[in-house]
Amino acid sequence: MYGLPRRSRTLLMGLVLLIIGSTMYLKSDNWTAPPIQTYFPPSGIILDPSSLKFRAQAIREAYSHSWGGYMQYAFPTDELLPMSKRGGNSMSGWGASVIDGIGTAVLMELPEIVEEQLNFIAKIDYTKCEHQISMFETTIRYLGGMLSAYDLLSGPYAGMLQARKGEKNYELVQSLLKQSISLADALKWSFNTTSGIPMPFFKLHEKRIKSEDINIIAGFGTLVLEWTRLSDLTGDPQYANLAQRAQEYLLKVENPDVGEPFPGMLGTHVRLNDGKFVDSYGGWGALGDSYYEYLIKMYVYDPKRFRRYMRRWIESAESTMKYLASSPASRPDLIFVAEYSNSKSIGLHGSHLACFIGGNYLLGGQVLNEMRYNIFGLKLVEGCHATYAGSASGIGPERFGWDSSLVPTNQKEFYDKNGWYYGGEIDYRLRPEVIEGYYHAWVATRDNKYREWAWDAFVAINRTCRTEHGFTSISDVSREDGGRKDDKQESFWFAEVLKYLFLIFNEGGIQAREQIGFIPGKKQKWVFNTEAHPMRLYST
Ligand SMILES: *[C@@H]1O[C@H](CO)[C@@H](O)[C@H](O)[C@H]1NC(C)=O
Ligand SMILES: *[C@@H]1O[C@H](CO)[C@@H](O)[C@H](O)[C@H]1NC(C)=O
Ligand SMILES: CC(=O)N[C@H]1CO[C@H](CO)[C@@H](O)[C@@H]1O
Repeated sequence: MYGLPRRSRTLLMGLVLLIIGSTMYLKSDNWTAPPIQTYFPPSGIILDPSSLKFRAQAIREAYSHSWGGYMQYAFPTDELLPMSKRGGNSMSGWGASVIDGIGTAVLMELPEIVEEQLNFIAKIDYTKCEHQISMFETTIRYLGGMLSAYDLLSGPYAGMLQARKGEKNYELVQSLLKQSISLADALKWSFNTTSGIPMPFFKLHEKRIKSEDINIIAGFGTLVLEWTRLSDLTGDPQYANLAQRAQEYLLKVENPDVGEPFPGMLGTHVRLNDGKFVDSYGGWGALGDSYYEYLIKMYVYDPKRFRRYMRRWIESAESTMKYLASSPASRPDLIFVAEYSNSKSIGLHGSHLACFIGGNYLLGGQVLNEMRYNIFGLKLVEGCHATYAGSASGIGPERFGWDSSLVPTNQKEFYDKNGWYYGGEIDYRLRPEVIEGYYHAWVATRDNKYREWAWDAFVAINRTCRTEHGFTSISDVSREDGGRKDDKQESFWFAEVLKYLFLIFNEGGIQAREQIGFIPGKKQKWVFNTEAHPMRLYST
């Protein structure tokens, strides 16, 4: 995204000498304004070009391996079930892995695979679906995946695929935009509730509006980037208008006494009939997460139109540092972000999903030139790294806790050493958030330490999740071997994990020239949607 301005980076390096070894800035358990001296010393780790090349190639190989398994046993279903060697349809059955996977194949410059994927996408019939549709998942995976591939292949990658006007793949790339319109047209009636907040789930052939239902804030607060991009590309404002109108209920809460327990930090469920919140619990984890993420990303996408979104993000970011930041008693050097039941009741537990926050703060910190956010973001990335570093498998769990009064007796020693304990779900579902954090940390600091962390994660995943025909979720990260191999290769493995890893190690190619990823001192031209699909910024 954006690099730290050169001057502040030099300043930071200079101030390293002043580093205080303690965590004085943590009053009690909470995060207060940190002095800049608390920044981290650069690790000084050097990676030579050949090892970077080797690593990028290993990630590419992982993609080919996963794609091969999918094509052999699961195409054209949504995802490969690599243990039972068949396909599953958990994402409406339009072939989610193809659409989620195409952008990464483009960045990896694998033209044969991309052509195969495009040929398939051009023929999807989005007007028909036997399965239940999730508005959120369909938007971030399908709409986001197609719009991003369109941006990439009609722009910097047009040459790679012979997709310029008059060339053989021109029409194929144009069909990405046509298919995006077709999909949005098939979904848009779901916004027709009393409030204008779309239904979370529906069936296409029923077309039944149920305004008595509820949606979650991530469910309708994570549509605005994709639907706005579609309007900007087509010149037809209806899509942007629908998504932005729904978003208004989150920018200004109708019943803040319930829906906004901390300034900018919201409850979870909202009624479709009047847009009011029905509960006060929430946080940056599941059900809320990407709503907060998109507030700053919309500002990156177009600072002119989305200044209010940025202000709203600042409210959330400030409240989080003030009320939710928390350090384990056994490891005061770590910081995690708590969840809440309401403004009075905070739970010291977190999730793999919420580990994207560090990266989101780093993006905000760089865009807004606010060093506090950069520092806080790096601390959060470090905290999530501790969940990987402490696990025997080398991969962090789905959920964890750090409340010293709730440590399970058999984990006392573990908690004292690592600062967290396994809290419930201990599986790994090929999720990207921790690696996404490493990506942003590397972008912001250029410190190879974060690349080493990313490589450690990849080696651990490759060791525990790899199967004969692809990669799979695993049942128990607390065991060195990762436990049982659960039978699912999620489509976001292609879209997110492999993409962030590749971007961390790949230094050359079109991707670097086009600044998808990071070029020191240059402004970015792209922003990632929450499924890691890069979208071209409005002004570029
Ligand atoms: C929305 O619902 C109203 C009635 O409640 C109906 O008249 C209108 O045609 C619907 N619009 C769409 C796009 O389905
Ligand atoms: C990934 O796993 C495969 C199969 O076990 C192995 O051949 C390869 O060397 C591994 N790659 C890395 C980088 O560990
Ligand atoms: C999230 C968290 O750790 N909050 C704590 C902030 O500090 C006060 C006062 O020490 C505690 O009561 C909170 O639990």
